[in-house]
Amino acid sequence: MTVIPKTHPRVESLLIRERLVNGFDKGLVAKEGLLAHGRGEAFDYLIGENTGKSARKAIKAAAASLLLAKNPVISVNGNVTALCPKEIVELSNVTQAKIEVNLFYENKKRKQNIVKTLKKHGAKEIFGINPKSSIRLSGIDSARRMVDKNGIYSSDLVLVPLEDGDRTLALKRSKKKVITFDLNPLSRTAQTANISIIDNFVRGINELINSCKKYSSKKDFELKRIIEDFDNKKNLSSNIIEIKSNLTRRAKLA
Ligand code: PTJ
Repeated sequence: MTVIPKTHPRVESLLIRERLVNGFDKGLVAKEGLLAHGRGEAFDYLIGENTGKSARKAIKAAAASLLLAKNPVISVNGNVTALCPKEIVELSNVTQAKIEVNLFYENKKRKQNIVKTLKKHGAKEIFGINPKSSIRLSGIDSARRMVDKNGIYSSDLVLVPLEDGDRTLALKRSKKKVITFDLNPLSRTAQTANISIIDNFVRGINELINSCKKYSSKKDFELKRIIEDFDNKKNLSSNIIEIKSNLTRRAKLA
């Protein structure tokens, strides 16, 4: 039972933190995942804890890209499974994307727990757990180099929420389109991905699911136009300017 009163002014943020802590207790989240969440929380504060204009723009481009992709894959780690297992499965159903578990802090037991949790929420098949179809992705030294031959390795687009920069770069070098969720617009991942959604995964994934549903009746040329109108570098600048404006507004109020 949670000890956080519903009336607490920061109840939402504290409940999200609780999901991570519960995920850690259930063997889903790495110790380092708790620290990574703290870094995310700090950036969310600066962003203003809402989905800004630039994040919405990136989400639209991401939805169009997921729907146009021939073989999209959602790469999951401990943090995102603890935060939004139901939504990951829903996004996979809406976009026909495969789900692959790929961890930075490699741990067989944690992988199994992640698979079990996602299956409990309706996932049918999870890639990244069969050693027979495991293959090395060149250009990465971390455990993330091992991917599934039938999943990430043969994909044309990979959604990599809460990521490290090395794999994003390696995936791009392998000619894959990379979409990320990262609250830090300055991170190497955010700077390297094709589409960087600077938003809390917890909020942004619902927006992404809704956009995918909304766009599913659009024609290919309309989806292509949405993607062509999107420039990640420009959008990242807008994200940083949004943070600056938020801070200026707060400074004036202080
Ligand atoms: O489960 P594993 O072993 O794969 O490990 C996962 C973590 C997240 C521990 C691992 O990938 C890691 O160390 O990531 P980094 O390098 O700390 O990067 C995580 C990025 O995600 C940071 O830039 C954070 O600001 C950001 N972040 C944290 N929480 C959220 C977030 N971005 C979006 N939504 C969040 N809830």
